[in-house]
Amino acid sequence: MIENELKGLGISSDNFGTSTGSTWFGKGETLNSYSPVDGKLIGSVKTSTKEDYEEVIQKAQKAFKEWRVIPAPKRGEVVRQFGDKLREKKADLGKLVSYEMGKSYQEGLGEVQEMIDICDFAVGLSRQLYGATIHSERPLHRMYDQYHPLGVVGVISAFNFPVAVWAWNTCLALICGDTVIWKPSEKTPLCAVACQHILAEVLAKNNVPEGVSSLVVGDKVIGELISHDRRVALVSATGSTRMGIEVNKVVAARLGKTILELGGNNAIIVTPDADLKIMLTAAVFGAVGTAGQRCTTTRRLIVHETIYDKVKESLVNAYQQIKIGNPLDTANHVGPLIDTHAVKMYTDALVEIEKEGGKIIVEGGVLNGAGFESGCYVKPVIAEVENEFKIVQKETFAPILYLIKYSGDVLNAIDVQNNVAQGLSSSIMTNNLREAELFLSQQGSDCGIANVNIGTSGAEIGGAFGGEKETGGGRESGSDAWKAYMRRQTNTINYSTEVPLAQGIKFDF
Ligand code: UN1
Repeated sequence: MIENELKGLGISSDNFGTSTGSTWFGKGETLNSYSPVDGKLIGSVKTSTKEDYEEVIQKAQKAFKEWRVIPAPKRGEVVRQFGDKLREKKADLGKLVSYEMGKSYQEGLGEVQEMIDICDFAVGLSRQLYGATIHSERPLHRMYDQYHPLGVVGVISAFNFPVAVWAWNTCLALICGDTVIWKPSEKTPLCAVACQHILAEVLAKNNVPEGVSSLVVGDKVIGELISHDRRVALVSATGSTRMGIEVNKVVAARLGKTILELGGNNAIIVTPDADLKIMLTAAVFGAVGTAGQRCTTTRRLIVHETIYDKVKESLVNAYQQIKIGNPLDTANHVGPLIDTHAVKMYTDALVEIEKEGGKIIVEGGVLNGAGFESGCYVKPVIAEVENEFKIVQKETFAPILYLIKYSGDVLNAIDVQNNVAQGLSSSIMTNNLREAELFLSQQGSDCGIANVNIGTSGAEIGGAFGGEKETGGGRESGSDAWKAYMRRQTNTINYSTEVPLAQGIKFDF
């Protein structure tokens, strides 16, 4: 199913695991990767031991000393070549993402496109890493701030975006002069191996030292090594809120830096002034795309009572047309969940919904029979609920959409939308200027991402990506997110023949 692509990506043998660039090693146990698409073994990867990790971190530290003095635009040129390589490998890598993770081929390609886009963004940025110049209060003094490379960056990524999230972090870190150690999800190790392999080739061609980009495959023990390690200046972690709290505790205890991109509980508000055609496409894609396994997946739809029945009817209709099946077949809309554990979380959530008094209006269920042998395919569900339900307050990584009714003013809907612990993405469907502006104002959405007339998922790389509250507060990708990957320095230079003190202080002796 995927042999040709693995060959095209240069990773058809089982010799991959830990990597500091061109060399591959790993004395840990073998990790098998099974596809949720058909349950078949795709390949095996060697995991990293503590000793492997030690070798990696030492190389990363050493490489940092060399990498940080290479001019940023030259580092950008290396990232530009990485982007070119990704363009060449887009189809192969997109298919591997689809097959190992289970998202549709279209979405697999989309993820690789995000990698290409962040490369382009980073190349431009490599000539724009600037700070401000400030007028000094002292005569003949100059004051400015500048950004320097930070050090070793640890990237801990999740299965749902097995390649793009690493690229967002890595491309920025590289142009900023940092070195990167990546611990990917154990559920998608081959995607990680493929990415590292592509980048390593580009790095080698440019005589970039070993250790600028490293891969450490392993379980949570590797994540803990990274978090505890004072030699890792910044830990950028994507995953569950539970994991993020742990990482945060450990890294904060050593006063290290973190970027945390954790759970979401994203809602779309649908007001009486909404364009219902736009709403439908945005909501359905937001809820069932990637089988509900995006951090930005639409989990709640908060609909005004006057249009509630109409919206409900159109959604139920649309859900009847959704095709579930092999994600590599472009006729299908929804592929499998990542594994049977995720299926159990989904079925448990359905029980919970009914227990709390919710009403399931589009029935769920696990599919079996021909084409569904992996046991990971589930039916997308719609349930009518109250926002206060415990299950609604939680992020279930599955295609379950909650319908919630609101009445009166849009501020009531905003209250409902904000009344969850997470704060990643949000959106409002309205053609009413007042409603849209209120939603975006300080009384509006409390999320890191707030959209008007588009859904909650599918953020572009040009914007800063991340969220508030239990989502963790970090920002990755576009805008000025790069600043988190650098250390900031304020410089004051005296070119007079006196030493005037600040704040007018006199100190004569
Ligand atoms: C994630 O789910 O962790 O906005 C990232 C989106 C994608 C990224 C999601 N660009 O849906």
